[in-house]
Amino acid sequence: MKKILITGGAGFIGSHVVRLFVNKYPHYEIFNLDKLTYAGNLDNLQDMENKPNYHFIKADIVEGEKILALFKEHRFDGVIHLAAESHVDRSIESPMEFIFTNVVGTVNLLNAARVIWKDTENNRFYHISTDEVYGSLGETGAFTETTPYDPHSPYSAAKASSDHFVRAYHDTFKLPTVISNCSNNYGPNQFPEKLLPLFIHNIKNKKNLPVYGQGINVRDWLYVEDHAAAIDLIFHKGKTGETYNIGGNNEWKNIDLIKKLIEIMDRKLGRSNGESLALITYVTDRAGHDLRYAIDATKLKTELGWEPQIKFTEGFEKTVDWYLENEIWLQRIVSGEYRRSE
Ligand code: NAD
Ligand code: TDX
Repeated sequence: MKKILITGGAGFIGSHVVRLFVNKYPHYEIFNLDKLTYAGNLDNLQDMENKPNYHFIKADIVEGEKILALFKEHRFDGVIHLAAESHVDRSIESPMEFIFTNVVGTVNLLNAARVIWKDTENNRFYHISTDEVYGSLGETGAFTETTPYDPHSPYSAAKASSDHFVRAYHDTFKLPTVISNCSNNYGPNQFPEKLLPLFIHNIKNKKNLPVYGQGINVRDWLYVEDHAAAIDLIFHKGKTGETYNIGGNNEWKNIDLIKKLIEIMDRKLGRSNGESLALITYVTDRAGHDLRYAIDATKLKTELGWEPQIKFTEGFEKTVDWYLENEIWLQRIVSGEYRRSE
C-alpha cells in the first residue's frame, strides 16, 4: 500500500492516527480528508504540515460526486475512516447531521472505494466505530464482537447503521473491509465538549461541573494513543471482513472519575485537597443515557497481540498536564480563532 486516505484526521482521534502513520510510515503518502466542522482543528496537526508524506484535503464526505472524483484522482490504496459527528448530546439536539455524515458519508466512501478498487488487490477499507452500537450493559458482563446491536442515541444508531453498510458492502460486493468498535478515548486534543476536557477547563476556571443524573453511569476509558496503535495493527494485520473490539479494561463510574480528576487538579493547581468538589453540580440526566459500557478485547489480544500500553494513572496525569500546558490550544477554540486559520 502506498496512498492511504484518513478521513476525519483533524479531529481528536484522527489527528493521533495521522501523526502515527506519517511518522511511522515515511514510504506511505497520507491524505487527511476533513470537512473541518466545529470538531476539526488543524492546530492538532501543526507539526505535520511540512512533512513530505502528509497532504490535507478539505472535503465533505456527504458530497458523493466530489468524493468519487477525489478517489479517481488520487487512487487511494487504503482508507481509514474516522470522520463522523461524534458527540451524543449534539445528536439528541439535531440528529439529521449525524445521519448525513455518519451514514450517507460512509456509504459515499464505500461507493467510491468500490469503483476504484474494481481491478486492484491488496486494498483495505477500515471503518472506525464505537462500543455504543451494542447498547447498554447492566452491572456485569462485557460487549464481545457477537453482541447484538442495540443502539439508543441518534449518534449510536447512525454509527450502527454505518457499520451495517460496511458489512453489507463486504458481503455483497466483496469490498475488503474491516471494522473496530472502541470504548471511550481520552487524551490530548479532545474537543472541550466531551466530559474530561470540559471538566478540566471548568475546574481550572472554577466553573460548575454538570454531572448528568446521579453520575452512576460507567464508561471504559482508553488512552487515545493506545487506540491509534490498535488501529495501526488492525489496518495492517486484521482479517478482511472481521470486527475487532478495542477497550481499556478500565471501567470508571462517572462520579468516581470526576472525583479522581478533582484530586489530581487540586494538587496540580496548588489548591487544598478536595477544594474543587464544591463545583460538582448534578443536572438533568442525558435522555436515553446508557448505564454501562464494557469491552471484551480478548479477540484483538489473542489474534493480533494488542494490549493497552499506557497505564490509566500515567495517561490521566499526562492528559491533565497537556490541557494545562496547552492553554493557547483551548483559548483558540473558545475564541473561534482555530476556525479562522483553515
Ligand atoms: P471528533 O468529533 O473529534 O472528530 C471528527 C472529525 O471528523 C473532525 O475533524 C470533523 O471535522 C470531521 N468531519 C465531521 N463531519 C465530516 C464530514 N461530513 N466530512 C468530512 N469530515 C467530517 O471525533 P473523534 O472523537 O476523534 O472520533 C473519531 C471517530 O472515532 C468517529 O467515527 C467516532 O465515532 C469514533 N469513536 C470515537 C470515540 C471517542 O471516545 N471519541 C470512541 C470510539 C469510536
Ligand atoms: O457534561 C457532561 N456531564 C456528564 O455527566 C458530559 C459532556 C458528559 N457526562 C457524562 C455522559 C457520559 O456518561 O460523562 C460520560 C462521558 O460523556 P461524553 O464525554 O459525552 O462521552 P460518551 O457519551 O460516553 O461518548 C464518547 O465515547 C464513545 C464519544 O463522544 C463517542 O464519540 C464515542 O463513540
